[in-house]
Parts: sequence; structure tokens; C-alpha cells
Amino acid sequence: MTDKTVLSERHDGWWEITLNRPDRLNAFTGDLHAELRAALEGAIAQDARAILVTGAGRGFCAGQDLTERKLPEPGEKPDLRHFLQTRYNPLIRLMRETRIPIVAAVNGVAAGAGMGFALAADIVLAARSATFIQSFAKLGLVPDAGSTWIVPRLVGPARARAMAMTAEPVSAEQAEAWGLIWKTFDDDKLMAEARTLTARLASMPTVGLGLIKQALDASEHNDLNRQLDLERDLQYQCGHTADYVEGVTAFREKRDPKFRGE
Ligand code: T3D
Repeated sequence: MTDKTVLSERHDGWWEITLNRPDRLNAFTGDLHAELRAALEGAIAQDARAILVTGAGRGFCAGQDLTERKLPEPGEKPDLRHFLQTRYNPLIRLMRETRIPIVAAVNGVAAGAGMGFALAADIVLAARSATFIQSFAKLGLVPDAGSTWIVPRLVGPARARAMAMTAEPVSAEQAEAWGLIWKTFDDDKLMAEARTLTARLASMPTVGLGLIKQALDASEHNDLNRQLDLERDLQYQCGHTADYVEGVTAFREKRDPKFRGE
């Protein structure tokens, strides 16, 4: 038995990071936040070329641990900004700003900030039995962990508003049909599929994948002209990588490329 709230396992070029509070459906505590940030930063610092995040047990992540906070006494005004500023916001920024591709394998319910955490990944896979819940409205809260930004961009304003205001669960298959996530798999196939995908990303041109992240993120606020200029500049950078030369050479030689991530 381990009392670690996050497990981190190194593979060949990629890391698997598992939230490990299964009896609480992997709800976020201060310790879990700290260990998750350390695991992500550690993998990035140790030259991970892809990262897989998932949850232990039957849940992916049930959002903020609702037993962690002391509720305010009458007349007391708690400062919830503090927890977003010091925990959730740095986590989501780290995931979006790193140039390393992140895959989320949503093995069970992803609720509240747990859903925002899942959607901050670049590619989201889910078990058929998983559900996605914007549970905040049931607590008198607004969606956080980036949900008010990413959910409308993925599924459109009508679905985003209904999800946020009703807090109704959305099934994995519905989430896939809406474009909230990439793919759904049978429960017993999810982890094998997620590991195969993450290992494949780790063997691809890492610099190019990172610049794809940069281009797609920038497109959220750029007009076409600025985006065309950005594509030109990023392609210039890609042209200087060994992986570009290897990709074109392998195509011409009709063989599989061997990318080194540089
Ligand atoms: O304060 C701030 O920092 C503000 C920021 C907030 C960010 C947020 O994430 S707010 C949203 C917080 N999360 C939720 O509101 C979800 C609460 N959980 C649920 O609604 C349900 O548990 C689920 C729908 C996720 C799953 O339901 P079900 O029936 O599959 O499981 P369950 O029986 O409810 O949960 C299993 C156990 O996990 C249970 O404990 P028990 O009875 O076996 O001892 C349950 O209490 C515990 N658990 C589930 N979610 C949380 C939790 N314990 C603490 N915090 C949780 N969020």
C-alpha cells in the first residue's frame, strides 16, 4: 500500500501519471494538487515526449474534495479565489502551456474540476461507462479549471450552458458525439488503447507536436491573417528539426521514420 495521492511511472519516452485516491473518486486535495504538479513537472523536466493521465479505481476525478474545506461561520467570507489562484489555475496553465502532448484516459466519472482537468489534456479518451459532469451549479459555484473556456469551444454555447446550469451527467458516448472528447472505448480496452496512443505520440516528432499545440491554442484568439503568419513562422522552426529531415527521407526511402524528438 502507498499513501501517495499520485503515482508516476516512467515508460520508454513517456510517463503514466495516476490520481490515487480511489475511495474518494480521486477528488483533489492540497496534497494531490502538489503531487500532481510535481509529477507533471518532473516528467517534463526528464524529457518526457508524451504524458498519460488517468485515475485509480472506478472514478477519474470527482473535482475538489468537498470535505477538505472548513465551511464559513455565519458572516465569514471565505476566499475561494485563493484555491483557484494557487492550485487549479497553475495546473491548467501547465497542461496547456507545455509543448509535450498530454493524453487523458477518463476511466470513470469526471466531475467538477475533474472534468476541467481531463479537458485540459490534448487528447481525451474515455471508458464507455465514464460520465462528464459540470457539478458546480449544485454547489452554487461557477465551473472552474478552465471549463467555461474550453467546454463552449468544444461543444458550442447551447450544450455548454445546459451542462453548466443543470449539472446533468453526459455519457462518454454523448461526449464523443458532441466533440467534447476524441474517442470512447469499452471499459476493459481503455487503458491499453490509451497507452498505445501515448507511446505512439512519444515516438513522433516532439518539436512539431509542440508547435501544433502552440498553433491551435493561438488560433483561439487570432484572425486568419495572424494565424497564417504564425503557421509560416512555426513551419520555419519545423524546417530546422532533424525530425523533419528524417520524415521526408523516410518517405522517399519507403521506410518507417525514426524520430528522435529534435
Ligand atoms: O473550494 C474550492 O476549491 C472551489 C473549487 C471547486 C472545484 C470543484 O471541483 S467543485 C465540484 C466538486 N465536486 C462535486 O461536486 C462532485 C461530488 N461528487 C458527486 O457528485 C458524486 O460523488 C459523483 C457524481 C462524482 C459520483 O457519484 P457515485 O454515486 O458514483 O459515487 P459516490 O458514492 O457519490 O462517491 C463515492 C465516494 O467518494 C463517496 O464516499 P463514501 O460514501 O463511500 O464514504 C463520496 O462521498 C466520495 N466523493 C465523491 N466525490 C467527492 C467525494 N468525497 C469528497 N469530495 C468529492 N468531490
